[in-house]
Amino acid sequence: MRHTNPVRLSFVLVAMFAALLMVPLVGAAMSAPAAQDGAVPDSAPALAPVMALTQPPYTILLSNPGFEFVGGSTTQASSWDTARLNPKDGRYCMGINPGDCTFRFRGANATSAPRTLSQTIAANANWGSEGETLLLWARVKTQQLSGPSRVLLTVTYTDDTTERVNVRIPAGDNPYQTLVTELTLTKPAASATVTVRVKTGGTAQTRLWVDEIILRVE
Ligand SMILES: [Ca+2]
Repeated sequence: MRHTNPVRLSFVLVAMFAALLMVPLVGAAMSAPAAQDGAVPDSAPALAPVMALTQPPYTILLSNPGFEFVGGSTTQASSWDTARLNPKDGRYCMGINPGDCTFRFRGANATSAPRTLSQTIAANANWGSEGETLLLWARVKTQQLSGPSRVLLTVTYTDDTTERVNVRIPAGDNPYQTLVTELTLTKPAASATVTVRVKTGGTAQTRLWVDEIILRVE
């Protein structure tokens, strides 16, 4: 008569128990919705792949996404609108090489209303049809950031209804990381607005740098 090895039996039982544990874990992973509002880990590729995202066949929808072009003054960025900025907020260039310029927020908010940096684009032959997905990337770096600051993508449809997604900018001190979100058009679009909305208690040392705000359609 063949005897069951007790060690082998206990191994089988442990394996079966582990398999039972895995069922809900695997189920949860499979049923988890696609990430639409979250931060890509720091280890995610940053500059080079983002630049690749801007190459054909993709159409980049925003102008001056990297803040390399100056606007009406040295601290204004061409094509971008701002509201309620602090005196020292603005376009900021670390050097003279391509890519060196960013948009930097300095210090805490002066009021409870958010400071904003935004750009609105009208739908055109390149984008705006129902079913298209708009992908939004933004690189952000923070120093002593507190409060619910976000990057938002708002679409206004031709029937004047709107739809919005957002991704929160991590608080505290963080090196550059890429935030990602997306929105699939459920109707024909009239326009889209990308907004960096800064609400921070913060301190005089608070900083938020934003760069390479890429909006792409696919
Ligand atoms: Ca730049």
